[in-house]
Amino acid sequence: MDKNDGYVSGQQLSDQLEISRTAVWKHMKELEKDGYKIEAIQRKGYRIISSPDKVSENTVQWGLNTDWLGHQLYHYKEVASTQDIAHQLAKQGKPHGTVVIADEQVKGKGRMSRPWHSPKGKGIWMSILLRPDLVPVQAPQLTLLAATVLAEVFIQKSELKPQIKWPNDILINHKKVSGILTEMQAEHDQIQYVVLGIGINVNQAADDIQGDLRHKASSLRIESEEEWSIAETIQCILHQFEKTYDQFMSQGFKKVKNVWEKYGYKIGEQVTIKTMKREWQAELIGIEPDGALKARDQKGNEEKLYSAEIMWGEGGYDAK
Ligand code: BTX
Repeated sequence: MDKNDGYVSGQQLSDQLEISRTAVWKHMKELEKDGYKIEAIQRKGYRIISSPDKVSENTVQWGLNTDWLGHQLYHYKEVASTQDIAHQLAKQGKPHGTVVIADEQVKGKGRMSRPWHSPKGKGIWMSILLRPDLVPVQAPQLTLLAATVLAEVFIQKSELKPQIKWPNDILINHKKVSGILTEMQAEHDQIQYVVLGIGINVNQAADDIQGDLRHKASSLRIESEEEWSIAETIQCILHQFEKTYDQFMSQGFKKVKNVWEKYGYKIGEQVTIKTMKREWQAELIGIEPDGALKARDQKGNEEKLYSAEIMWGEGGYDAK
């Protein structure tokens, strides 16, 4: 929008958007219903005084500085899972970069059908539809990429020190604040689409986290001791995601790998690993382009791990 003391005339809007001035006025009324405070002054035009502190298609898309991500955006108050909706949209042919967000998920899901607790208005429950030109074995790279995006955004916006626990938990002070679920549809060795689900605990207070999550989960608010704007955090994630994704597509996985390893939990440290055949001490040394975790045993042998139980030192094995 052009700036004129912050006012934009109805005529300007009508010219730019190629709609009638009555239609401009109707849009303003819609925005007011959405919680925007708008000042309308004769001969000067309209000015937004304040945006609502809530998530809607408008609040996320307004000021969203992306080329292709989130231009089609669907916001719901309550859904079973944003993943399911994104799969439906993918099947309807919606484009690369379509985003689905919900205030609450009543059947949020984690990996291997585990539940993902997604309380109303407290977090970011979002699925991104991607149509990457990649082969299916590269799909885990997108999960690792998403984890680096979240770690970078949390650092940019706070003093927090996020870590990525292989393959994709984001921890702060050893507690999980975020998880990523990547689901893929592929045919003839080509990815048709990927639905990348991101769950982030944002504004839960300590009392909001209950049951067995109490000891292992946290939120950005608990860790940073301040409330976060959910809409603004979504915008930052979409912006950083697009930048990182475009870089990955043009330059390959190397940079993502380096950033991942910078945030990698216990990289360079000893853990106990248990596979079907044995239990052993190993040093975690990084990740492979195919998403495997790389570990070195005490004899110096390196091994790639795709699924293993790892004793992270939090009092129990964690099946992956
Ligand atoms: P995951 O399998 O790594 O983590 C699931 C496990 O994490 C659960 O078994 C539970 O122990 C724990 N957990 C459940 N809810 C939470 C929570 N809110 N915070 C911390 N820990 C929790 C991680 O799977 C992938 C999560 C993806 C969630 C997004 S939200 C948007 C999209 N829609 C959807 O249904 N899932 C994805």
